[in-house]
Amino acid sequence: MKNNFTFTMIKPDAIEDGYMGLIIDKIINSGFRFKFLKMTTLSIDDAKKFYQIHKERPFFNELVSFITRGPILVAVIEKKNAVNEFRKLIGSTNPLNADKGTIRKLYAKSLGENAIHGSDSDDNAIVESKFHFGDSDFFNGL
Ligand code: 3AN
Repeated sequence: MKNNFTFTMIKPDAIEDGYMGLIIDKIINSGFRFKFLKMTTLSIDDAKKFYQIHKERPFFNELVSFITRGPILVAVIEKKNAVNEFRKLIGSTNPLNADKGTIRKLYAKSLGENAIHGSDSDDNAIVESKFHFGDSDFFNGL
């Protein structure tokens, strides 16, 4: 484990449904500390860049249009073994398969509208964090 931080994004569905505060509360109560936090709205171009890894997938256009339809909350959060610990806290990509008590089980509607994102590796945590907060000294040398 290279770094004890990960990147997260509370998605438009969860914000529209009024779950933002509850999700932040759950993240903090699970032992994560917020290092960077901001509310933003992605442009279509930024969304395509952020999700470029999925550009060949059949759901790419749906994903871009969903993630740009309203405000999102983006954050870098810290905890020991953050990437893996956070993936456990958010649960499976499809909320139907997510374990009881996970954020996606509690607050997500579907595979497409699944409330929250968490980086899937240390390398992606760095790339995704820099995408949103890269002007900070914290990321120098990462
Ligand atoms: P995760 O976010 O759990 O790492 P990925 O990386 O497989 O999942 O997918 C990225 C995002 O793409 C998911 N969070 C979800 O919103 C969306 N997505 C994945 N599979 C589908 C699908 N079959 N249909 C629509 N959206 C999908």
